[in-house]
Amino acid sequence: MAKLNILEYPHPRLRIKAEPVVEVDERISQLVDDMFETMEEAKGIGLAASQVDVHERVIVMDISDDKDEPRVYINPEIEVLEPGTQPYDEGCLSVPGFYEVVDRPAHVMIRALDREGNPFEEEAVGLLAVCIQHEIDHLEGKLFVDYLSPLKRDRIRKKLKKQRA
Ligand code: QAP
Ligand code: CO
Repeated sequence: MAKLNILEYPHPRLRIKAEPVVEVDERISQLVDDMFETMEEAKGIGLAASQVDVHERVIVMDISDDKDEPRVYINPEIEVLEPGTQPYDEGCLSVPGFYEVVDRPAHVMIRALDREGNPFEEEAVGLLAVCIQHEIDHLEGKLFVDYLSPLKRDRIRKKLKKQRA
């Protein structure tokens, strides 16, 4: 296992659109293990491969309180099941220290491959629905700060720059 480096906003490589995984093989299995280690160490609940500079459609997540419900989504797709949205105070390992409210569809169906490469479906509401949409956005090169006003986004960018200096 290896801990990977997490790219931080506004790193330009966070904007790369990830490619579908062609075969769920040993290399992907290793990537999933490394992503879990990286996420655990950083105290995250979700991590997309894009955040560790691997531009393939792989997401790991653990939204359980006891951190004992690891979830893996390869080539995930979502279908919105209801028109309503829910506001949620989102954070991101690539935007450390900042949380802002984002509105997203509240009820979705997730279709993906698991870590063995088998297709599965999962209906999602609440934090799971929020988190999968946040992570799929990463695979598209999109970040939660993109939903904020340009003023708020610029404040965050400048503060992060200062923190790192
Ligand atoms: C995405 O985010 C998410 O600022 C996952 O200092 C978050 O794991 C989706 C984290 C909330 C929906 C709701 C953030 C850790 C972790 C920080 C994360 C920080 C340390 C963020
Ligand atoms: Co994120």
